[in-house]
Amino acid sequence: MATTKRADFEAIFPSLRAELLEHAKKYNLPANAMEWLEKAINANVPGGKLNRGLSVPDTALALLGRPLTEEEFKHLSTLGWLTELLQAFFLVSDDIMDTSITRRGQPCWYRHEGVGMIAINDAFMLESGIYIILKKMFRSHPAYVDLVELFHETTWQTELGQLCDLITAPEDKVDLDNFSLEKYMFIVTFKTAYYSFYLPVALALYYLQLATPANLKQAHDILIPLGQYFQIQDDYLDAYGDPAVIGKIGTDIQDNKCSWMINQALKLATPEQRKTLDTAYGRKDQELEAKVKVVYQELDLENVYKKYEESTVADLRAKIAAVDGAEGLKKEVFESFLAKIYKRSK
Ligand code: GPP
Ligand code: MG
Ligand code: MG
Ligand code: MG
Repeated sequence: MATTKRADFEAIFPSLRAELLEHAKKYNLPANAMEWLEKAINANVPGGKLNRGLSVPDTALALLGRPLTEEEFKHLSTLGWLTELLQAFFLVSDDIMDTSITRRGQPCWYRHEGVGMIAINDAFMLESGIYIILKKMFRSHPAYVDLVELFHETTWQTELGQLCDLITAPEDKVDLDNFSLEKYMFIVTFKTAYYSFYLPVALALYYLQLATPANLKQAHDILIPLGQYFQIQDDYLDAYGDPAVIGKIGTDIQDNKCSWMINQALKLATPEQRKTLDTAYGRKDQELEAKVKVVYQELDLENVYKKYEESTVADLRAKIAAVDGAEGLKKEVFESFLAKIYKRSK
C-alpha cells in the first residue's frame, strides 16, 4: 500500500509554523516573545516519530485507494500536523507532571535553560495553535464543526485519562493494593488510545466526508485496542527500552505509576517479592528502583510481555481481517497502524 513519505509530510510544517507566527505578529507581539514562541514550536512539534501525523494522510490513501491530489495532501497533512501539535501540548505538560528528564533525546522542554514553568503557558499555546490553523484552513469545510468538536472531545478524553493516571500514582503514599488491571485499562484507553489512534482516522474520515456513525464505531472498536497495546509497549519500554533509542529515561517505577509492568509483577510475585515491591516501588531513589527491576527480572516480565504481544497481535489481526468494507472502511487503514508499532523498540 502507498504510504506518505516523511519528507513530503515534513515539507508542510514550515507554512503552518509561519501561519501561527503571523497570527501572533498581528497582535504586535514583542520581538523577544516572537522568538520564544518560534523556539517553543521548533523544540516541541517536529522531531518525533510522527506516527500520529502521518496516519492522517495514510488513512486517506488507504480509504481512497488512489494517490491524493495536491490539495488533499496539503489538507490531510495539515490535520496530521495538528495531531502533532496536540501531542506536543500533551508531552510538554506530561513531562512536568511526571518529572521526566529527557524527551526525544533532549532535555524535556521545561528543563531547558530559562524555560521552567513558562513551559505550562507554552503548552497552552501549542494547544491553541490547533484551533488557529483549523479556522484558517477549514473554516468553510462542511465538516469544520465536526473537526473542532473532535479535537475538543479527544483533548477532554485524554485529560480524563491523565487525571486517573496521576491520582492512581500519589507521590507520598505507595499502596500497591490500589492498582488493578481494570484501572490500568481505563487509564490507557483515555490517556493514549483516543488521541493516538482514533483521532487520526476520525480526522481523515471527517475530512473526506466519509464519516458515518457506523464506520466511526467500527474504527473505534479496532483502534482503541490498538492504542491500549501501544501504551502497554510504552510501559514495557519504560523499564526495558534503551534510553538512547526511545529518547527518554523511564520514570514509571519512581513515579509510582499504575503501569502494565507492575500490574503483571503483582500477579506473579511471591510474598517475598511482594515485600520488596511494597518497600521499593514509587520511591524517588535509584537503588530502590533497581530493586524493583530485579524483581521484574526474576519474574521474567520480558517474556510475559512477549507472550502478551503475540497473543494481542493475533487478536488484532483477526479483528482487522473481519473488516469487510461494508461500512466504507478498509483493512489497510488498520494494517498500516499495526505495521508501524508491532515489535517497536522506540
Ligand atoms: C502517555 O503517558 C500519555 C500522555 C503523554 C498524555 C498526557 C496527557 C495530558 C492531558 C497532559 P506516559 O507518561 O507514559 O508517556 P511518556 O512515557 O511518553 O512520558
Ligand atoms: Mg510521561
Ligand atoms: Mg504520564
Ligand atoms: Mg510512559
